[in-house]
Amino acid sequence: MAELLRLLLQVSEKAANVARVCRQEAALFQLLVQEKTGDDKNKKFVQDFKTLADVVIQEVIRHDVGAQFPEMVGFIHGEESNKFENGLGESVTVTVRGTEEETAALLAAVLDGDLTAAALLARAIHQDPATVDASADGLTVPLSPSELGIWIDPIDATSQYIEGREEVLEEGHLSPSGLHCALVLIGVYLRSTGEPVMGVINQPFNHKEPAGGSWQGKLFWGVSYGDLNVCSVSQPKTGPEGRRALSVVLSSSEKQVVKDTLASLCGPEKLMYASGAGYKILCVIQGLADAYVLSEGSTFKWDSCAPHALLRALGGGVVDLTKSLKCSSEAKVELTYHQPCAEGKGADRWANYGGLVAYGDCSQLSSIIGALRGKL
Ligand code: 2IP
Ligand code: CA
Repeated sequence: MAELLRLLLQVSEKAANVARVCRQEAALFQLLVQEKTGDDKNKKFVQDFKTLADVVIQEVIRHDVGAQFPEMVGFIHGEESNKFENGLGESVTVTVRGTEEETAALLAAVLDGDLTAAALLARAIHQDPATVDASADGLTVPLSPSELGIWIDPIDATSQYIEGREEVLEEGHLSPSGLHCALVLIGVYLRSTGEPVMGVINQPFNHKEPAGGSWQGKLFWGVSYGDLNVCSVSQPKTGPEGRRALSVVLSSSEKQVVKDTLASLCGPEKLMYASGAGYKILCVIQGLADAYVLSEGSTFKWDSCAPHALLRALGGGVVDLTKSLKCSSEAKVELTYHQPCAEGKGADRWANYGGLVAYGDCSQLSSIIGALRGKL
């Protein structure tokens, strides 16, 4: 398990490098941002490029995990399909090949022959990341890769990634939108129960290096299985005066009745808004908010699996909101990751259909569920 965690940290860093390269290299950046100009075909091509960046990142992760743990092949799922159609209507399956040159040749076919862009992407894919967090070394978890499955969100909060607004993050403060909301999410779940047991969150755009001005990322990870709960983030400290008033982060598109109910529960100044499903759960992990409430089924297994594992390692979790509202006040219905929901079709089968509440503290979860009961 420590070996798997180490690999996921490493491959998430490779994925973060691809995400950074697409914004830093002029040839790729132009493809990422020039959507508003040009004719329809050009618009379609650029739209494709955004998806391609996602697909490439997902395939890097799938390739590297499958190569080291063949027993996991077939259980590595993600948001994107690797069947890709380029601007000329040709269908190409994007995979990572044995060498940088082979991968570049395949990507050139998707990129309508843009050799410069293809070579830059291929280089990032085949380059091993410099160093990764070694604090997970020595961890032993009694689970074998053949019992596990993986959910990948190659870039969560894609709109923030494309928009690219740069924010200077302030310690202890939630910053609602910007490049830092874009996250690479890799979650590991138990095939038998669907319980999330390991998560890696890579934030490719955490801060800019003062000297060279290049973006530096930040890694967060956690393992939660049985009695073993380890997380790279330390638990938010409770001050001498006890827990401060409850604060909740929401999507700006949340229903008015939820906003109003939670405003009465916490006080309007304790409601915050932020972009990205993964980023909002990360805010709870970091103690920047006590909970994230979402009443819609607009997130998916790949959005929540990784951060859910970190929250569990810290003593919290992520529950299904609709199911929790129907249960007795003490029951907790944690999200699981192994079964599709019957209601949806296609990708929607993997939606967190009943909405969710991500929380750090069980008594705060009870207050939130209690307040929302009968309102939705
Ligand atoms: C999205 C992204 C959005 C979020 C949505 C996710 O994933 O995180 O920001 O909406 O739920 O599915 P909101 O910001 O309103 O919470 P992606 O960017 O990968 O499509
Ligand atoms: Ca997402």
